[in-house]
Amino acid sequence: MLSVKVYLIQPPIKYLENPCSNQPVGIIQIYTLLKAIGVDVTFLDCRKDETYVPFDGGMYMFSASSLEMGYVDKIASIMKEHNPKARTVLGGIHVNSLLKSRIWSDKNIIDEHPDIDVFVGGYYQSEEDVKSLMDCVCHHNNKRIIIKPLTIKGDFNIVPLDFRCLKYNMTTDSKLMRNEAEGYKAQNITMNLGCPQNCSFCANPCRKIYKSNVEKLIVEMIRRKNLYDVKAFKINDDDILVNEKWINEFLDQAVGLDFKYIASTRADLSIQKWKTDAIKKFQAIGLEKIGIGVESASNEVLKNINKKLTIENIKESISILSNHDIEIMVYMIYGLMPLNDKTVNEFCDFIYWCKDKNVSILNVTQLVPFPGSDIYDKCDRYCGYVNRVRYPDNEYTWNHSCFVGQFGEQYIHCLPRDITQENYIKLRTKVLTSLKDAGYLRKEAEEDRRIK
Ligand code: B12
Ligand code: SF4
Repeated sequence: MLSVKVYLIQPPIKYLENPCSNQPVGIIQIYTLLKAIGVDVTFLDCRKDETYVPFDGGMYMFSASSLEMGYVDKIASIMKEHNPKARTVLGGIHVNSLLKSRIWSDKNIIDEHPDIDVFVGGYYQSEEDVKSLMDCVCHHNNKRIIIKPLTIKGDFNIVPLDFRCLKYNMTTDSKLMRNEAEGYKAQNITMNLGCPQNCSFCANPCRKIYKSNVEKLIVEMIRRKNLYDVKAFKINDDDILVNEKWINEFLDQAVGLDFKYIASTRADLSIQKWKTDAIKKFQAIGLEKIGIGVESASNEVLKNINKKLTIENIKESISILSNHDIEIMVYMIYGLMPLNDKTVNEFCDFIYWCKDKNVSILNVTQLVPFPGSDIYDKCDRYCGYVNRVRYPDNEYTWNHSCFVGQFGEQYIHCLPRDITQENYIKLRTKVLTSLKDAGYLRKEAEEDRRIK
C-alpha cells in the first residue's frame, strides 16, 4: 500500500508509576489495522527504557494524551532536523480534545505544534477507516493539515488486537488485580466508548455512547483467552453501567467465561436502582474491583462541576458496594472551586469515612485543566497554569504531574482565583495529612519527602 517505512510511537509517560501495566489500546488498534492493510509499520513504545526512534522512517505517527505532547513535539522536532522529508502525523486523545475545545482554532493547533504535519481527529476501527486515512495523509503530501473526526457509524468495533505488540506488556504481577499472588494475566479492554454526562473537568471528547456488539466482544475475549491465556480484563469504559440493556446482555452472555474484571462506574447506584442488580450479577461472573469518580465531598463543589450527584448519593452508592464486599477504589480531585476551609474539611471527613467503608484505594489528583473540558475553556477563572500558547511544556508536565501518592508534590497545578497560594498549600497539607493518617498515601510519596 504505502511504500515508506512507518514508525508508530507511544511517547514516554515518565510520571506514571508503572506505565507499562496499562496497554495503550488505541494506538495498538491503529498498529493492528495498519499492518492488516499492508503498511510497513513498527510500533515503538517509548514508555519502556532504552527505546530508540530510528531516523530511517518515511512517516512518524504519534498517539498522545495532552500530558505527553511535550515529548511528541520534542521527538518530532528531532526527526524533522535529521530527516526533513519524513511526514509527522499525530492522532489520539490530545487531538480529539483540542478539536472539541472551544478556545482552539485550526490555525492555533497547527501553530502550537510546528513539527507536526498532519493532525488526525477521530476513531479508527476498521481496515477501511485506516485505508482512507492513509490515502488522505499521502494525498496532501506537502501540506500541513487537520483531518477532522471520523464519526463512528454503528457499533463500537472491538478490533482483534495484534498480540505481537500487546503480549509483552500483559501484566502478570498486576497491581490491577486484588489477588496478586495468583498472577492473573490481565489486559485492558474498551467495550463501549463515550459518556453522556458533562462534568466540567472532563476532557472526554465523546458525549455519545458507542456500544460494542456483545457477541463479537465475547468472541474476541475468548480468542484472547485461548491464544494468550488472558484471565482478567481491566475495562477501560468511562462507565461500564452506562446502558442498562447493553450491560444486561453482556452479563448474561459472559456467564461461565471465567474471567476476573475491574471496571469503573458513576456513584449513582443509589438513584439508578437497576445498577445495584447489575453489580450483583457482575460480581457473580468475576467483578473484583470497581472504581468510582467521586471528585469532591462537598455538595457546593459537586454542583459547580456539574456532577449531578450529591455527597449523600455518593455515600449511599459506596455503602451498597461495601455491603456486597466488592473492592472499591475512589478517585478525587483537589483544587476544584470553591476551595476553602469548609470544602476541605468535608474532603478530609470523607477520607476517614471511606476508611470505615473499607475503600481500598483513595486516589487524589490535583486539578489539571485538559483541553476539551469546560474548565479548560474557562480557565481565566484560575491562575496562569494553563498557558494556552505552550501547553503543556515538557518539564512542566514532568514536575507538576501528581497522582495518587504523588499528590504530595509541592507544585500547584491550577490555583483558583479566589484563594491565595499560601492558603492553597495550607489546605492541601491538611488533605495530605488526612490521607496519610488514613493510610492512603503511597509509601513512595512519603519517602520522597514530598510531604512537608
Ligand atoms: C483507559 C484510560 C486510561 C488508562 C490507559 C491509558 C492509555 N494510554 O490507553 C490509564 C489508567 C493508564 C489512564 C491514565 C491517564 N489518563 Co486516561 N483515560 C482512559 C479512557 C477512560 C479510555 C481510553 C481508551 O481506551 N479509549 C479507547 C481507544 C480505542 O480510543 P483512543 O485511545 O482514543 O484511540 C483511538 C483514537 O484516538 C485514534 N488514535 C489514537 N492514537 C492514534 C494515533 C494515530 C496516528 C491516529 C491516526 C489515530 C489515533 O484511533 C484510536 C482507535 O479508534 C479515556 C477516556 C476516553 N473515553 O477516551 C481517559 C483519558 C484519555 N485519560 C485522561 C487522563 C487525564 C489520564 C491521566 C492523566 C489521569 C491521571 N490524572 O492520572 C493518566 C495519563 C496517562 C496517559 N498519558 O496515558 C483524559 C485525557 C485528557 C487529555 N486531553 O489528554 C481522558 C480523556 C479522560 C477524561 N475523561 O478526561 N487513562
Ligand atoms: S467525569 Fe466521568 S461521568 Fe463525568 S463526563 Fe467524564 S466520563 Fe462522564
